Amino acid sequence: MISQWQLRAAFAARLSEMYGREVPAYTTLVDVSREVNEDVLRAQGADAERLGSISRVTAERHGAIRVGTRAELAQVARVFGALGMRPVGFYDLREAAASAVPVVSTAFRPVDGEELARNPFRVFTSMLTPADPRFFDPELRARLETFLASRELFPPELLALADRAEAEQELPEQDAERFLQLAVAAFELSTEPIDKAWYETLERVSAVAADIGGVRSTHINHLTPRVLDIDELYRRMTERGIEMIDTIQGPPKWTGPDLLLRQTSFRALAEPRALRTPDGEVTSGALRVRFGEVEARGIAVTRAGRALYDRLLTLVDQQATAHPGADRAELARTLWAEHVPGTERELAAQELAYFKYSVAPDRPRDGSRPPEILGDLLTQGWVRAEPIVYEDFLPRSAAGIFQSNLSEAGSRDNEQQGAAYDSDWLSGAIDREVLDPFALYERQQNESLAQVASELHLTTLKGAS
Ligand code: OOG
Ligand code: NI
Repeated sequence: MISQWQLRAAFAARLSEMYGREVPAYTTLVDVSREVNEDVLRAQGADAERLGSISRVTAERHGAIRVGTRAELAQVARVFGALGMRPVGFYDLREAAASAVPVVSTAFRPVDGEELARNPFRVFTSMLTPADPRFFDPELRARLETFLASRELFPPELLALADRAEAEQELPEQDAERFLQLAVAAFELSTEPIDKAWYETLERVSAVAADIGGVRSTHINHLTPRVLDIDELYRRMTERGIEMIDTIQGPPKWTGPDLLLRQTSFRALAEPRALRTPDGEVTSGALRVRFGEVEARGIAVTRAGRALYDRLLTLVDQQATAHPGADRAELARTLWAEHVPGTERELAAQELAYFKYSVAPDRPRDGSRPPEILGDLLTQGWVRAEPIVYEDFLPRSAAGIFQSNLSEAGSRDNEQQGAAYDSDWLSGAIDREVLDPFALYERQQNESLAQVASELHLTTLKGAS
C-alpha cells in the first residue's frame, strides 16, 4: 500500500522531473539552489536548519496552477485531497495587482506538523473570474464560460482514483502508479493547436486570462525550490546570464530573523506552441507564460505580526512615492530596523510570531517549582522555543510575481463593480472548508503550550508577554 504522504512525495518528484524536461532553466534554478543551500549549511552549521532540516528544504517545492471554473477547482481539490493536501487561505489577486490579473486563489497543502515534515508540497491554485465585469463584458463572459464548460481537465478515471485515495488514505501499488501517471499528465503542456484568434481576444484583457481560458487543458505554471539565501541565489543566477525580475518580493534582507516569505523569479521564457490561424492553418508560434521562481521561507507571524508587515509595506510605498530616486529595498530595511523586533525572543514576547514550545532537556533539576509565566520559563531555562515555519503565500508578492511576468498590463474597467468572492464563497464552490492559516499556526503553538503545561504540572500557564 502507498500512503498519502508517499503519493504526495512521488507526485512532487515526478512533476519536477516533467517540468525540468519542459523548462530546462528550471533545472538550472534547482541546481543553483542546491549549491547555495550546501554553502549555507557549511558556513552556518546547525543554525542553517533552524527553519527545517536540510533534507526537507532540499526536497521542498511549491507549484502554481490556474483553472477556469469552480467545477474545475472542485476537481483540483479532489486530486490534491488524494495527496493529503487541503485548501488553506484565500487570496484576491484582482485587488493586489495593478495590472489585470482576474483570478482568486487558494493554496493546497498538508496541514499538520508531521505531514509537513514528511513532505511539505503545496500548490498555489488560481481560478479565473469571468463574472467580474471589470475585465469581461457580458459577451466575452458568455463565450468564455461556454468554452470552459466544454473542456475536460481531469479524466474521470483520475478523479475516481483520487476519491478512493482520499477516502482510504492510501492506494494499492498498481492503482497508485496509475493515479500518479494520470495526475502528472494532467499538468503537462498540451501540444494541441491553440485557436490563435480566441487566445488573442483574451490576451487583450489579460495574458493570465488567455493562459487559462484560451486553451483546452491546464499546465503547471511554475515549480519553486526553496533556498536558504535568496540574495546569494539571485546574484548567482544573474551571474549565469539568467535575467531575473527586478526585485525580491516580500520582507527586505535585514539583520533580524527571517520572517514570512521572500520570493523572486526569472522572466517567462518563450516556448514553442502550435497555433491554429482563422483559415485553419497550423503554425508554430511562441508564448511566454511559464517562468521559474525561487523562495526563502521564514517564521510564521501572528495576526498582529501580519498587520505590522502590511503597515510597513504601505509605509514603504508612501516613502517610495515621496522619494522617487530612493532604493525601495533600502527604505524597507530602514523601516524594518525601526519597527520589527530583531530577535526571536522579542517576536515571541510581543506575540508577533508563532513558536513551538517544549520543555528543555537541561531544565533546572534542583527541586524548584517552575514559574507559571511563559517569559519566565524561557529566561530561566525551563522551556525552549522553536520557530514555526510560514507555509503559506503573500497576496502582494503573488501579484508581483504574476505581474512582473506580463509584458502588457491588459485592460480593466474600474468604473464597474467587481464580482464578490471570499473564503466562504470558495469553500462553497469546492464543497470543502478553506482553512484559515492563522488558526492552523495558532493551534500548533497552543498544542505545544498545553504539552509544556502538562509535563511541568502547571495548572496555569500565562501567555508569551
Ligand atoms: C501564481 C503566482 C503566485 C507565488 O508563489 O506567490 C505564486 C501564478 O503565476 O499562477 O506562485
Ligand atoms: Ni509561486
